[in-house]
Amino acid sequence: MKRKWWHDKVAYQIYPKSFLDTNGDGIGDLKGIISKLDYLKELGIDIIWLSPVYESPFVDQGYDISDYYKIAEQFGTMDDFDTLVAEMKKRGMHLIMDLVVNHCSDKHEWFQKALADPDGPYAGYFYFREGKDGKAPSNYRSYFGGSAWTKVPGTNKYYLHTFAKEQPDLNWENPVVRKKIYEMINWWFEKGISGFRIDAIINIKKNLDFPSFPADGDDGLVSCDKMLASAHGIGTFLEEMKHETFDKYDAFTVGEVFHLKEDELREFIGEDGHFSTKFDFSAHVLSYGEHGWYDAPALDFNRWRTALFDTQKADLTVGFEANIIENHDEPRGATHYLPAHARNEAGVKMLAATYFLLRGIPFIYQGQEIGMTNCPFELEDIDDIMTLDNYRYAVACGFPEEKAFAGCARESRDNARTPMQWSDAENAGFTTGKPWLKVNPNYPEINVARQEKEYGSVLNFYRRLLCFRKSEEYRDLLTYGTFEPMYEDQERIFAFKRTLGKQCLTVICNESPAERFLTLKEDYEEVVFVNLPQVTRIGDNLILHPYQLIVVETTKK
Ligand code: TEU
Ligand code: CA
Repeated sequence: MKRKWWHDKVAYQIYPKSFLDTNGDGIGDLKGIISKLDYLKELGIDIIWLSPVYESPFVDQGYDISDYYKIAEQFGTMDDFDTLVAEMKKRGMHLIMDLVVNHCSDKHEWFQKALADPDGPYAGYFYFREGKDGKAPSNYRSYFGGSAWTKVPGTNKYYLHTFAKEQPDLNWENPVVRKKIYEMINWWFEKGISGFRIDAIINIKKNLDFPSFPADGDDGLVSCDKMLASAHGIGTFLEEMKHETFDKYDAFTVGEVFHLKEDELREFIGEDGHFSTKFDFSAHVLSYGEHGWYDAPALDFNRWRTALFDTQKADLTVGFEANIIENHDEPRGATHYLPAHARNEAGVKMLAATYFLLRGIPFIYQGQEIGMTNCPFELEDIDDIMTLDNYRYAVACGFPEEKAFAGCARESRDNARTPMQWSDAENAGFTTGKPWLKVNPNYPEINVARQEKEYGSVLNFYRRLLCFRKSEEYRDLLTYGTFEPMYEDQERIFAFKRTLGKQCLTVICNESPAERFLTLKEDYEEVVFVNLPQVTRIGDNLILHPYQLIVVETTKK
């Protein structure tokens, strides 16, 4: 495998609105990020993925862009951005931006011009289609609820939006649109960034017949996923984009890719794939409910383990996946992936190690490194468009309000978006003003300042974990080593082996609340990494304490 500069890197996602506010308006900003670069460097971060900072009406928190060439004034100025890039360069860090080009904001100049002249050239930047029998062209439900078609005022035409109506989908079939997108991408590269995380990218290829499908809900609509699944030929767009942009800059690109067909893996993340890597969402999708978030199933250990292991096995000869525990669209991993009995410091550390010693590029989401948890919300605390939609849908389906809300709150994207907990000062040290979103009330216990001081804190564990991953001794093994599941017959034991040449590490985690006795299948050299100080070994047997993680150097028996 050709070695690439990003293979052995560790990335960190910043959700700028909630990271750190420096001017008291309750909204995080670029200056806040700049002031924490040393903190991130010390944590062991090489790459920062910045969620959107472009000009936006913030209907979907910046994923609705009204000007791709401007920084949202809430976040600062283009000068601040340039300073950020320069300060990161100084520290040997790389910045990747969020590329949101499936759709733009309805306030974008292109869409405004399309509305003003629905038969003119700008309408061709979007999907404008005639209605049928006084109704929308087809029966798609958008991801944020309701029809994916909204009427163009004063006409019988509708425009397509797979997300909110304020996020019209861009017409990738139009070569002018593609050219403008590539120009914009290259403009950002010229500013010194190293790549992109690429939003909702599977959505760019539509089935241009826009057929209706049998409804999958009481609303008579069907998820727009159904139409997207019937579209073919996305690879042509992705190869063109890569050729016109990423290739020229040796970029690192991460696709937000859901629903990949099995035979497409190599095409997407193989050596000459469309992207450097893509996120592994196999664990996340386990909690998709049949009707939305309110009937999301509880996490099942065996299904979770199998999902992650299957990805690892499929990737081995193909490429690298980006491993995440959580992101800005998901509940907090410390709550979501751990059973109630393991929601403690040892459990959080164990969870981190299960992911970060896998093969792939680790991504940490802000606050994960201190074990931030889901937040107790009331309905009026919720800001997120998707949570509110799931709630309304659940109520419309006849679920009692309280139960519907409890289900949606558990899965809510706002869990990840509460302000970063820096200290036990008011508002967790995030702002001196009124925070734009509720601060998790557990900030006096869970915060950076406190964990800096405690040797055994989650934060210091993350630092040690990243040091271990990047140590001279194990870096190559943990980057390029093969993956092999271990002890799969053991309930609630998450274990795997990484091997490179003669070197072998076995990672063993005990997810159960009870002590476990494990007879090692390999010759045991030494324990090289742990989350609990005490390791009990009797001959070839290990006694695993609840939530214990042990990494042993082993040799084949
Ligand atoms: O998320 C995309 C998203 O919501 C997926 O779950 C979707 O189901 C998938 O694209 C289907 O193929 C991204 C962002 O991460 C999110 O914050 C935005 O709200 C969304 O795109 C719209 O930009
Ligand atoms: Ca601010």
